[in-house]
Amino acid sequence: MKRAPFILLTFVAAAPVGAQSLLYRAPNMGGVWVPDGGVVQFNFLHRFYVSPAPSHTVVNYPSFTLAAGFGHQIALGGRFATKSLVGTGAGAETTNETEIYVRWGAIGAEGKDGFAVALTPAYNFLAKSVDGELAVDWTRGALTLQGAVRGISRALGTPEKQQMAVAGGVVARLTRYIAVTADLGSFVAPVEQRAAWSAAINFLIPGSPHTFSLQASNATSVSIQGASVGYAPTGSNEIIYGFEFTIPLHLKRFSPWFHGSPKPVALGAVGATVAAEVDMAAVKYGKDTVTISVGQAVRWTNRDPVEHTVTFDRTEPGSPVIPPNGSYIHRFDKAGTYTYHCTPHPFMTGVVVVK
Ligand SMILES: [Cu+2]
Repeated sequence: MKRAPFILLTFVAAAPVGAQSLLYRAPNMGGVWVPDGGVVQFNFLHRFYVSPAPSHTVVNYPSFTLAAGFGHQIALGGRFATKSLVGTGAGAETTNETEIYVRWGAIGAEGKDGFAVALTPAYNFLAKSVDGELAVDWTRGALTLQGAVRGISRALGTPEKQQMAVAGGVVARLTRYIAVTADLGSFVAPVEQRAAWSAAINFLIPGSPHTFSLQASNATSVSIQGASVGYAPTGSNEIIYGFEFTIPLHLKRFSPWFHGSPKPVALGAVGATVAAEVDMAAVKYGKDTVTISVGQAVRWTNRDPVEHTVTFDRTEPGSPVIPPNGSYIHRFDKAGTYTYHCTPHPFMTGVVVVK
């Protein structure tokens, strides 16, 4: 069985399902991802530094990113970080850093093969600085290369206020669920601050839109300024460890709160003789294999609050997106073994045997 090309295909197809994936982004890179309209992205990044013996004091650097998609490849987002390094500049009264940004996905999309380009103008309230980033991703199969050019109008803690920074990252996906990444970002002009770096191992949590990463870095926040400056708690090359969790919130998922259950929708060969029923629930097909006779049909019913598909692995056309409470009927006119999967959840698989 030609399994490998199929896995590769579903892998690529499974990537952009309206959720930013840490499998396509190095920890300190802003990336090119733009949430779909009606999707809110919440990223929780927590970094911490453990001071040397004997104190072993833990210093925490939590950082939140919240961004909402407005369609047309435009998102509005904000980042909030405490104990930000950006705040250690002269005259800074607080270390709480807030950055708001607009992102425009100009070309391509995160996770798609080829180039993707995004422009992110931002304002950093702590630095009182107009910042911006031009990010370019190049993806081919299991590899993503990332580059960014950053402009900063008022960099805190540097002699020259106006700064340019460059950053680069690499992501290698070892499997559909695990990737390793690293990045480096630095001001272009010679300044006292050291370059920011990070390295991470990233996981896609199976059966969910969530990704998780375990990181080592020397940067405390991932704003445009924060991701360009390395931190040195004791003046040496100290490492800050951390983790990040990405949580996409699809607003239409919450519509049952306001509108009750969605109305049933019947798709496909409505009227065909249904010989077998398969429920889709808990992100699984209820039966792995169903057996029917030539000319009979199978009905799939989506009992989940998320969309699924019935996508055949070979020549037979599959279903459109089946909404929650929707059903899909497909008639089989030829004997054979039909394997299928769900496009948004490629780990969902099933078989129809037609005799
Ligand atoms: Cu599915």
